[in-house]
Amino acid sequence: MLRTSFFLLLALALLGSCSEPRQPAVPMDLAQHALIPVPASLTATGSSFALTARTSIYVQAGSEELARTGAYLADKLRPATGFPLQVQNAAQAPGAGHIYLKLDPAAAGLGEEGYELAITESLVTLSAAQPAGVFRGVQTLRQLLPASVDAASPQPGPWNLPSGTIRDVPRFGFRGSMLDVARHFFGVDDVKRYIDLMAYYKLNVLHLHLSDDQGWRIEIKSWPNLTAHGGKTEVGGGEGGFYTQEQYSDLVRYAAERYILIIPEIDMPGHTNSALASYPELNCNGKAPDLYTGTNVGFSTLCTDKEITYKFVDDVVRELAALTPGPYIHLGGDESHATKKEDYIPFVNRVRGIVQQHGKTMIGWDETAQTSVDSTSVVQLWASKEYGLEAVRKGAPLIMSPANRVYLDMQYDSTSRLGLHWAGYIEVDTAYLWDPADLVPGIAEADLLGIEAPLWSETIDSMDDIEYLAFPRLICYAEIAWSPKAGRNWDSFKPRLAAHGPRLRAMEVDFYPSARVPWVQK
Ligand code: TNX
Repeated sequence: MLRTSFFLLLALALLGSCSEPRQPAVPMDLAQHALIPVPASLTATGSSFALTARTSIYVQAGSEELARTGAYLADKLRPATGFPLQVQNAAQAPGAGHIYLKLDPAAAGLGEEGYELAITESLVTLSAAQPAGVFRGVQTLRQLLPASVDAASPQPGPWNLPSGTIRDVPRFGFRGSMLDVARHFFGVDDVKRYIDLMAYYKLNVLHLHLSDDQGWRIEIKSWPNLTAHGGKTEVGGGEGGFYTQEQYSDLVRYAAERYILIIPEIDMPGHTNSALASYPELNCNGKAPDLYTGTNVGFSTLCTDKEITYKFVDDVVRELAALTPGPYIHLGGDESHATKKEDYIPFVNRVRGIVQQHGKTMIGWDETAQTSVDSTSVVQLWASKEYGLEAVRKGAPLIMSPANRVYLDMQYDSTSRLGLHWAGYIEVDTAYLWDPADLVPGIAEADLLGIEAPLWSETIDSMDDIEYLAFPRLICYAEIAWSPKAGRNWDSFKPRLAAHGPRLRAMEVDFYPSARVPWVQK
């Protein structure tokens, strides 16, 4: 008897939790919502889904990656909502009131990163062909909730999601940013915060500029003095720093969990004073120069006709390749004004071979287009259209980083408290109003891997400084890289960016409040 009533009660309780009436849905218009990047397609149905204290996040059983993304979503929503948001395994679609993350490998046309987000009054279903797509869709889901959801402490709600369906795929598979951790060093926590902010806008590549004249920032076990000596200072004479191999691996893992690829760069043969100061044998005259804390460029070079130089490059690339699961190693090659052209070209050709021997694809700045590049290496355009065209003629894919459009270290205007202006001033509308496939006649969409926005750090040395220069411009680049070219325009973007002001404030991002954007205040 006791047993029967126990099971009866249990059955009633289960029934109750599934069919308990939900509050009446409020009308909402998905099409009016400020999503960045704007999705490829969207259908609004005029109603809403209420996220409540009873909502769980169900993840299709059997995928560790989905379970991790489910936990990530719960972690992002818990602080502001105060809801428990349990993550549960599901063999099938859950009952009313829940969020369901699932993989559908047959989902035609969603590719690596596309997703479909279907929101009804009773259920939120996020599906993708690959786990990365689910992660990108999770960012859309976050942005559909009120801005206060991104706050670190409990907020009042209510937490309604507008109903409808979003089917979204990226325009480019390479949507990047670069941090220069060499001119000024930034620690692991700063880089992780940058990765989190990139993820919110669906960026997927972080290029780390790990060495330059002013500092060497990655431990290389076979050449320990690179960091012991070469990592000791930075621009302005501060204390510098470097990542141990364990710290670097931690960053690679942290980024990979957000489906962001890390590309390490060791710049050469120029921009190498920190290495030359650490090992006299890398200098043609056998003498180590002093460490350098200024901001000049183009004065240093590895000794291209010494065999030890290639042993050095091979060791560095071998260790980096072993730590880096992604396909690319960036070997710089820019502004090598202290290297004769007849030395530069064979040097770059030889080091490209070293990268390939270690199973990786070499990326070089646009000057490397003068060397024997072909479809097996990548060129990054930053200054020269001619080198960009030369790369395309030789069949090398391009990353577009035109300095006068995407350099995050350019000042917004002449009054900006940080930044340089050698490539011009880049206000927020200038950052948005260009297209990578229209910039250079002769360079077409099919020639591009995608775009990358570099942040050089001569003038910045704190996370606040990073945020001030990167935001809101990085958001412009995220939309250019993800959203369809057709229909993309400033009049549509401006109010959406304005509506992200409260989101950036909730995340405590110290962004530049451009007067060209009618920022939403609350
Ligand atoms: C040019 S971009 C450089 C960097 C500087 C940057 C400053 C490139 C490949 N080289 O060394 O930091 O300008 O904006």
